Amino acid sequence: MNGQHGALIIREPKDNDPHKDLYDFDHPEHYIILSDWVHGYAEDYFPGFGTTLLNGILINGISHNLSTSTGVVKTFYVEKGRRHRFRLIDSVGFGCSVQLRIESHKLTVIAADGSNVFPKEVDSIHINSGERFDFVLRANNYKKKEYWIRARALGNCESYPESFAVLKYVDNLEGQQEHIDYQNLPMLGEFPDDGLEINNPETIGKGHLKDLPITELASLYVNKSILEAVPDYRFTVSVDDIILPEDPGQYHNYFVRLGNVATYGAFNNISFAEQHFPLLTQSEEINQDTFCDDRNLPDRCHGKDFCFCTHRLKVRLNSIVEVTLLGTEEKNFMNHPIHLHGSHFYITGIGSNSSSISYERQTESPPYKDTLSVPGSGYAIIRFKADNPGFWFFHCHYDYHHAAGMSAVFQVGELSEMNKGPKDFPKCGNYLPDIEY
Ligand SMILES: [Cu+2]
Repeated sequence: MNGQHGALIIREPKDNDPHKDLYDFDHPEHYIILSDWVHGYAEDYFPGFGTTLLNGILINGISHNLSTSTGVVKTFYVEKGRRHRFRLIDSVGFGCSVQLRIESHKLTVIAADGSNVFPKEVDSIHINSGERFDFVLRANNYKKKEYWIRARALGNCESYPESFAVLKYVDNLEGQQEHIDYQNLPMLGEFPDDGLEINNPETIGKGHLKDLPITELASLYVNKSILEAVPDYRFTVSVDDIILPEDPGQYHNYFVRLGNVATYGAFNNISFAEQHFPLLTQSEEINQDTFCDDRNLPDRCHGKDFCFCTHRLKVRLNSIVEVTLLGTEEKNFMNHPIHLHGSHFYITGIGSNSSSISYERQTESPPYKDTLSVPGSGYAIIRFKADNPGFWFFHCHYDYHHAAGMSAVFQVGELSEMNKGPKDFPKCGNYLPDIEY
């Protein structure tokens, strides 16, 4: 997809890292960033145009030729016998998650979205848009010198070509830069797709003993006061794809998908309408009447199935907030990656059936993340302390979904409690001329 993305990695001094004894190298080259490859422009999906399909997944911006299975692939060099910290980032904006595995190697997950977890050894990682996992790879398999790294799009992209990179053993890591040109890449399913997998929302609750839900990744440190408190706010937020058979005759951001149906995104049947200026830096211009939530809908929306307005979830500064996210898809197939700005949250529950929510919570040491896959027809429960004043976007991380309104904004604290922008910070607004019609 057109647009820019990249890896921004912030390291802490190694002495501060509780996992420092688990790896020998944290090399700048050892990050894997996944992105989508679409032979067309993202804008073509918006009103008036038909749709195309995802053409493939790129690994660090590189892919072989998908139709001939030949070409240059990204090569990651590792030193024989040593342990390497890798940072995996999913920057895919299209609507599917990706499974990453490295042939004949275990991956020891040590962090999720930048938060340390108790090390968990797995065979593959299921990652969705916006998520990040750090893992340690031990280069101790001497049968070959080169191994395949495989990225496989899942969900509704499952039939698409797989992407490959190469893990290559060398004596010395320094100075290794070229990428390998291959004539024969593996065929679909050429190496086994078995073993333990972490974070696959499609298999939750289905008795797959080899699949670990994200709640099995235990945080190294937890804040018990957040986990044990009675929440000050409890929100239930349904994650909605709203499909209309044809152009509704009115301009709003919707996208066009297969079958030429118009699709809106929404939370609780409210499709997020953006203001014409940033809420934080131009807060004096906010007309409070433009905000809404499911109990305070504007008059024009009464009796309608869904509404366009600026969906706000307002909470007091330093309150404890719990959100139950409900998937509304027919199957656990489209697993929306929900991302919160400004704060991490604990994931205290997850399940495959949104009409049967288990109130048993993982409160011992749940993962502390800022993005999670809500199972398509399931649910997830998150909680956080709202101690960062401001307006924070809360949205599905699939590009088309949040652009089409699958989002809301958390207002943490009153305007008087928020930091303001710098004095001469540029301003913006709606500069369209008034049109009479
Ligand atoms: Cu989504």
